[in-house]
Amino acid sequence: MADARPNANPENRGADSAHTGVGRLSAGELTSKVKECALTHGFDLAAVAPPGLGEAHGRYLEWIERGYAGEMSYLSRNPYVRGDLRRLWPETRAALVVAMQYKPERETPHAEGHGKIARYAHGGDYHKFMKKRLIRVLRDLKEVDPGIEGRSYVDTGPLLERDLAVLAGLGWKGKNSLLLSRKLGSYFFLGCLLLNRALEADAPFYEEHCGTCTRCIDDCPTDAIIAPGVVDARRCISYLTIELRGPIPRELRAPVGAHIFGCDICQEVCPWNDDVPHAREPRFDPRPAALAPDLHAFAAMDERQFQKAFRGTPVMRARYGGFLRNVIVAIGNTGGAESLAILTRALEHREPLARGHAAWALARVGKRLRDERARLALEARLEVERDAWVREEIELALGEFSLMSLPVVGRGE
Ligand code: B12
Ligand code: SF4
Ligand code: SF4
Repeated sequence: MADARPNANPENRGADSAHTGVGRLSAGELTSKVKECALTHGFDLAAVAPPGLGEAHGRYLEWIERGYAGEMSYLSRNPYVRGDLRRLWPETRAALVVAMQYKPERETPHAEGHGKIARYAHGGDYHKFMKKRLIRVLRDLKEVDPGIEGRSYVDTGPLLERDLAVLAGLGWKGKNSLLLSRKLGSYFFLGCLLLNRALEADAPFYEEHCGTCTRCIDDCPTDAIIAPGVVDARRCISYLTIELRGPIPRELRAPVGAHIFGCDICQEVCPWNDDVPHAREPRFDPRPAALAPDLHAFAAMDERQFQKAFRGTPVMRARYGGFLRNVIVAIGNTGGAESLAILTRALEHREPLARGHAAWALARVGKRLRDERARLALEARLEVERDAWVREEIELALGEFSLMSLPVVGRGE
C-alpha cells in the first residue's frame, strides 16, 4: 500500500537492487513514485502486486467448473490467462492495484413505491473514467521513466482484481467475496495498471478480519453466498438484475424484492462499512433517477426516456428490456392496487420479457390484494398472446388464482 509495507513477496525479493530500466531510479524509488502518482490522480489506495496469482487461480477454475458463472461466458474465456498477468501482457513485471471509493454522500431513505439501485450505479460509470485516470498515471510516470509502458484494466480484462488486491496488501476477501479494507470498508472500485517494471511488491494481506461474523451470509435474500467467500452468481441479485438477459427464474423473483439494479445487502450489513468515507470524485454524485427511483414512473418509460435517465451510468448495462423486467418484478413484490393498471398495460408491451414478468407480477399483486381485476386482465391477454413463453407465464399466473377463492373485489370498476 501507499504506506510502504515491508517487501515480503518472494517473487519480488531482490527488487531493490533490480534494474528498473530507468538508470536513475532504484526499484524502491520508482515504486514510491508509482503509488504517489496514483494517489495524486485521485485514487484512494494504491499498492503493488507481483504478476503471478498463485493458488487463487485454482479456486477460480473450480468455481467456473461448478457452473457458478451462469451465463457470464466471458468469465470462462481464456481461463489460464487469469493465473499469471504475463500471459495477458508478456512484458508485465508488476501490477499497480488501485481503489476508488464510491459511497454516495447524498442518499434518500427508501420510500414506498421506490426501487433500489445499488450505490455503485448511482452516479457516472467508473470503467472508462478509472481507465483514463490510470493512463494519466502512466503518462506522468513517463516523465521520470520514459521507457515505462503499461496496460490498464477496470473490469475490462481476464483479471481476478480482488485476488490481485489481496496480493498487493489492500485488504482481505470477506465472506461476501468482496475486498474489504479496514480503512475503506468495501464501497470502492478496483483497477489495475500492469507495468513493464520490476517494482517492489507490497506484502500480501494474509490476515482475515471477518472473525465469527456471518451477517452477509445470513442476510443474503437469495442464499447466493453458498460458503464463506464463495458466491454462486446464478443466485445473486446483482447477476439476476444486471447480467442475466432472459427471464429471472421464477423461484428467485420474490426474493429479489425491490432491487431493480444490483444489490448492496451483503455490504450494508457488514460492520466494516459503518462510517466509511464517501466518494471524493464528483462523477459519482447520484443522478436524479437514482435519488427518486419511482417504480411506476420507470415502468412507463420508453427506451429513449430510459437512456435519458441513465446514459453514462452503469445502469445502461442492464439495457432497456432487462431494466423494465426488473422494475416489473419489483412492482410485483411491492405494489398495491394502484399498480394493477400499470401491470395490465405492461402485459401489452412490445418486449415479451416485459409481458411474461408482468403476468407473474399481476398474479402476485392480485393474490396479495385478493383483487379479481388481475385475473381478468390475464384471461383477456391469453386470448391474444402469441409468444409461447409469455403464454406459459400467463397460464402459470392464472394457476395461482385457481388455488385460492377470491372475493369479488374491483369487478365493474
Ligand atoms: C463477474 C463479476 C461479478 C459477478 C460475480 C460476482 C463474484 N463474486 O465473482 C456478479 C454480477 C454477481 C457481481 C456482483 C457484484 N459485483 Co462484481 N465483478 C465481477 C468481475 C467482473 C469479475 C469477478 C470474477 O472474476 N469472479 C469470478 C470468481 C471466480 O471470483 P470469486 O468470487 O472471487 O471466486 C473466488 C472464490 O469462489 C474462491 N473460493 C474460495 N474458496 C473456494 C472454495 C470452492 C469450493 C470454490 C469453488 C471456490 C472458492 O476462489 C475464487 C478465486 O479466489 C469483477 C472485476 C474483476 N475483473 O475482478 C467485479 C467486481 C468483483 N465486482 C464489484 C462489485 C462492486 C460488485 C457488486 C457489489 C455490485 C452490486 N452492488 O450489485 C456485487 C457484489 C456481489 C458479491 N457479493 O460478489 C467490484 C468489487 C469491489 C470490491 N470492493 O471488492 C469488482 C472488483 C469490480 C471493480 N472493478 O471494482 N460481480
Ligand atoms: S449482492 Fe445481494 S444477492 Fe448478491 S450475494 Fe450480496 S446480498 Fe446476496
Ligand atoms: S458481514 Fe461479516 S462476514 Fe460478511 S464480509 Fe462483513 S465482516 Fe465479513
